[in-house]
Amino acid sequence: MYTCLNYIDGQWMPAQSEATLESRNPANWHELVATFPHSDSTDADKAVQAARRAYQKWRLVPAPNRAEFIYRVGELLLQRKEELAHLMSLEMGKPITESRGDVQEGVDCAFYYAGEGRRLFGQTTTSEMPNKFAMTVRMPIGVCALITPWNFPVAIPCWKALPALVCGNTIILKPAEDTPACANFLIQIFHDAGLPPGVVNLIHGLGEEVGQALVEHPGVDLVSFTGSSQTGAHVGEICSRTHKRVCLEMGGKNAQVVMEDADLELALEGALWGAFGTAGQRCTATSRLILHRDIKDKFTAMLLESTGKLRIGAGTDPDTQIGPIINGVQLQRVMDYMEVARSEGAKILTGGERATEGPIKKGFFFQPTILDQVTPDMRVAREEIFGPVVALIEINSFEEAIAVLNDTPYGLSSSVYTRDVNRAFQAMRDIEAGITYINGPTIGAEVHLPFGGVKQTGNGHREAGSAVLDVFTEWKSVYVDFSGRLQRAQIDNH
Ligand code: UN1
Repeated sequence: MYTCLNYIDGQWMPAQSEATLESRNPANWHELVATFPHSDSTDADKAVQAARRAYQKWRLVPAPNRAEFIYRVGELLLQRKEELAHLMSLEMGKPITESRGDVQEGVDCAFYYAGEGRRLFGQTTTSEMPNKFAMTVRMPIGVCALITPWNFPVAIPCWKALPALVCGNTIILKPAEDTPACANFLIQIFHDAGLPPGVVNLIHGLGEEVGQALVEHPGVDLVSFTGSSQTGAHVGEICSRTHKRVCLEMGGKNAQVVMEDADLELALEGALWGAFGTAGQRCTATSRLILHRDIKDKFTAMLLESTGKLRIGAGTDPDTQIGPIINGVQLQRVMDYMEVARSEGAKILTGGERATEGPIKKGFFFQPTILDQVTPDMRVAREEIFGPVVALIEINSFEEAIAVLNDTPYGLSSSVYTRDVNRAFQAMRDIEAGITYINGPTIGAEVHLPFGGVKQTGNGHREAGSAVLDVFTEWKSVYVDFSGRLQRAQIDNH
């Protein structure tokens, strides 16, 4: 059992109220994984003050030196990968191989952004005046509040924290209440990497209390949030009222198209991994399969057969392919969608119920579920379910496939299986999404490419890659006049 604490100004401490909350194993709710501080606005304020003080020094540390800390975070994550992955499977439930992948994504991020310490490129350009020099430089923003979800308890905090830090910002991490122990472990690594006090802070607690307090706080300059569209809208509203920079990563309703000319075996593997990996609890999960009518029956039969063989179990069991749903509330939500599916006329081909047999009866498991006869107007074709549920939609042409794929309020990830290069390039052009895969599943983003979506998935920003530097820095334009006289732009040169 872990005892999580807040981490403020380089010190581990309980909430000022000393109240605590519990984190339980979703595969066995009798098992307590951790207790964590039930922080309130007083704790949030303390963290903001510490981060503000630290910012004044950290912003002046040369970026290559800041990067050395980031590099050490990567090394420590690698050294402790197995221990952290095990804790993640216990606390969050995903299969151990996926937990290792989650930690590895943090490592990849660390090494990528450590390298950024020796780039952080700006531009030099010409001036319209003689004897005048012009350039742009990236400036840090200040104190960043990072509000992160439970589905990638290491990768997503790393996506946000590491670029924020290398750019010269200080941070306060508010992790999801379902995965506090993973966050504690990660912040211990930041501590061990020797980051100066106040540069990195951790505040545990409930989103509606301490998350809200951080987003409202006048001492916070930027909020980076990943989570539901509903909470994202709320965060965005507060940030616009308080003039904070805000980066929102929200829902998806990602589709995989399988055309009649596709390699069906390959498309099947992609569909299984995309729809049921992480029990469908990824914002990039495949929640719609758009199938050409010529292969629909054959592909559906193949999918049904393979789905029936998937092994459900605790993430810590190396044989498990589908772990639990994160908690009882989320499980209920997935179950409610089964009612919605039935009432709209969709047919449940397999699954559709809780999985309760054998050793998993004390966990929040749901059977991998295939919904057939889904039409694009149904709620199950439009709303994010966040569980191991995939909807089958039949189409008659490639043009219809793209139109159906685009027909949702979201635009995160997308995939097309075809052997036709012309169709592949048309898909890359016409799909409305931040990410498009050709002959690969909708999941599997790599850290050096931008991550994010169009339409209601985001608010125009991207995480990861070099694109996230535009979230965590502001451009400054600098003019140096070495003519020794006043030169009036737009006037003296005309
Ligand atoms: C998420 O779904 O919240 O592409 C993040 C992927 C992972 C990241 C997913 N690398 O599925």
